[in-house]
Amino acid sequence: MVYQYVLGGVLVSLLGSVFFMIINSTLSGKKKAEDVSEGVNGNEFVRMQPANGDCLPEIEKSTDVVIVGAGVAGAALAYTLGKEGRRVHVIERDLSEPDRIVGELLQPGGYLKLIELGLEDCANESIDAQKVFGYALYKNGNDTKLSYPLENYTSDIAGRSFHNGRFIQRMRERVATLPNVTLEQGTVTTLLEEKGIIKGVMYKNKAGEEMRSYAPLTIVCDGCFSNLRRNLCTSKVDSPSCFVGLILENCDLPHANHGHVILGDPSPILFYPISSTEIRCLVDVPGTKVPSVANGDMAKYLKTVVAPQVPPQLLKAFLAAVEKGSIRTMQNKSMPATPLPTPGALLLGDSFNMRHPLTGGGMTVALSDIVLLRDLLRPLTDLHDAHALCEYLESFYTLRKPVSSTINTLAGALYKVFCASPDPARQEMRDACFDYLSLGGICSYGPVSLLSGLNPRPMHLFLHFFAVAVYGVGRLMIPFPTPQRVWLGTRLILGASGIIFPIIKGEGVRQMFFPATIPAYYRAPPAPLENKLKAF
Ligand SMILES: Cc1cc2nc3c(=O)[nH]c(=O)nc-3n(C[C@H](O)[C@H](O)[C@H](O)COP(=O)(O)OP(=O)(O)OC[C@H]3O[C@@H](n4cnc5c(N)ncnc54)[C@H](O)[C@@H]3O)c2cc1C
Ligand SMILES: *[C@@H]1O[C@H](CO)[C@@H](O)[C@H](O)[C@H]1NC(C)=O
Ligand SMILES: *[C@@H]1O[C@H](CO)[C@@H](O)[C@H](O)[C@H]1NC(C)=O
Ligand SMILES: *[C@@H]1O[C@H](CO)[C@@H](O)[C@H](O)[C@H]1NC(C)=O
Ligand SMILES: *[C@@H]1O[C@H](CO)[C@@H](O)[C@H](O)[C@H]1NC(C)=O
Ligand SMILES: CC(=O)N[C@H]1CO[C@H](CO)[C@@H](O)[C@@H]1O
Repeated sequence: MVYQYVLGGVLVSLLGSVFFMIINSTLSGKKKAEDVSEGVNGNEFVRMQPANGDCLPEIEKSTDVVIVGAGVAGAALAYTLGKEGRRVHVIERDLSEPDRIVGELLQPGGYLKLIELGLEDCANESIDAQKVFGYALYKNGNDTKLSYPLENYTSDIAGRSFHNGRFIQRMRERVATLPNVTLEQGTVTTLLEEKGIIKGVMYKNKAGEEMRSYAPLTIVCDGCFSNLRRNLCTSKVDSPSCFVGLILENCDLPHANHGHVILGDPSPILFYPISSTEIRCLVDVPGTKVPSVANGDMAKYLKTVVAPQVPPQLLKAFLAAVEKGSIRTMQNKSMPATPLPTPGALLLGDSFNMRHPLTGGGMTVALSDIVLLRDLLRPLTDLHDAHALCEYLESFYTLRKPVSSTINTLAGALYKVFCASPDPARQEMRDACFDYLSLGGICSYGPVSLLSGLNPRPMHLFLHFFAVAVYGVGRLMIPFPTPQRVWLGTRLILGASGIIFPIIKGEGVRQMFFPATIPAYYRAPPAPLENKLKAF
């Protein structure tokens, strides 16, 4: 009897919080609109002298789009727009091959986008890329295998993992083959603005000279440490943890061609192949204090805290990698997309939107955004009407939501669920999640297809998340519900709500679940100037 009331109460509070979220997000939507006008007044663009205006159109005519940064997003975008016949000027700070621990696993959903862009050769055998068919999940020595649901695709479709720098370099090579794209080394310092419209960028070229590049559209893809984003979005960057990266050599993963996720204490550990001979290990270190690499604390931490949780097959190689000492760290950032639509400019990639890297979703979101943007820009021959273009492109922010919000929400929620916690309710949630995924059938391929970018449906994510919570509560009620277990179950549900609702709120409830109610969803491309003139 008692638990029926409790369950009823929980349900009511759940519905209540959903309602509250909707109201709240509608209100904050209004607030955002006010922020926009504030932002435009209070920015720090370099204003151009209108006196020089007469000579501008000449320069502007030679470029359609300026792209800042040729990382994953910038390079793929430059290739895509260049192939569409646009004249593109890409400015990248460093054209040599990057050596980083980020962006090494591309989900199958992202690989499908790469094919759509015609860039799949950049992640093939020639860079020793490895196919990835799914994940193996470890908890307390037990493991379960979660395969991507790929049976309805051709055999080539799978995830891909590789050295990020090699992948980027291949894409840059492809960009350089396009006649209408200029790829230049230079560091962009400021956006150039005139009457509230971004007209281009100021940059320092390789020789250190200050240069300007003008175009009707500037797309900023300067990555997670973006300096330029502050004028184009109301960013709230959150850094929940840090990843420590190592490379393991001369060993085989327990499950070949699979990502390995260890539900470790205090937080997850990842392994995946990045070439035929190397395995990337990423150790999540939560909180703000990371042990110092320089004074050896990090090595000690890895040997004493992490090593005992590493699967036995990998332990020797893991310890050897720690001994060898090339330990890299990278902050984990997350940032919901909160654009300030600005005429003449657009943000893309990590400068625009970030999520916890646990699920390796960043490149998939970026590539999916690029496909969408390409399709939106395709009908436009002329990009010069900045205000009309800006209004039209507002649809982008809603149309991208199914893919981006599914991947972003899952990354944030899984990270919280997978971290160890002294709270018994959180432990129950973690155990329930592991066991739910181990059930097989829809319980494993459902969540995996969300994670892999193959099923961009936020509602499915929401349902699976609460199915895990309900499964956890159900197990607590067996064989019979004691008051303690009912209380634990209630706290489990509340904890689960506390994880998912703030993330969903950050993404925007309406955009995520009811995109069709957003007016911008239906924006038609602006009519070409000639048509407008004809109408008179
Ligand atoms: C630890 C970690 C692991 C990750 N693992 C994965 C993963 O496995 N799978 C996945 O899909 N995603 C992963 N991600 C996310 C992924 O790395 C990013 O989503 C992706 O790299 C974003 O691409 P980008 O082009 O926006 O940024 P970047 O690839 O960082 O490119 C930005 C480019 O802009 C250039 N630049 C910066 N400022 C300027 C300037 N002022 N002027 C000119 N050029 C400039 C930089 O030199 C750089 O080349 C991970 C992230 C982290 C932090
Ligand atoms: C390059 O740009 C010119 C001028 O817009 C255009 O006519 C030409 O078709 C473009 N070339 C390619 C290969 O896209
Ligand atoms: C891989 O891509 C390169 C270009 O990057 C291409 O020359 C090569 O033929 C491709 N290899 C295979 C096996 O497809
Ligand atoms: C593995 O799982 C089984 C069944 O769920 C359980 O009985 C066993 O204790 C687990 N093994 C370990 C090492 O936790
Ligand atoms: C694959 O296709 C079959 C037949 O259309 C369908 O029944 C099945 O659900 C599909 N599998 C997945 C994982 O979508
Ligand atoms: C573990 C870690 O690197 N934490 C950092 C997360 O980001 C904040 C803000 O950038 C830093 O203060 C923390 O040190």
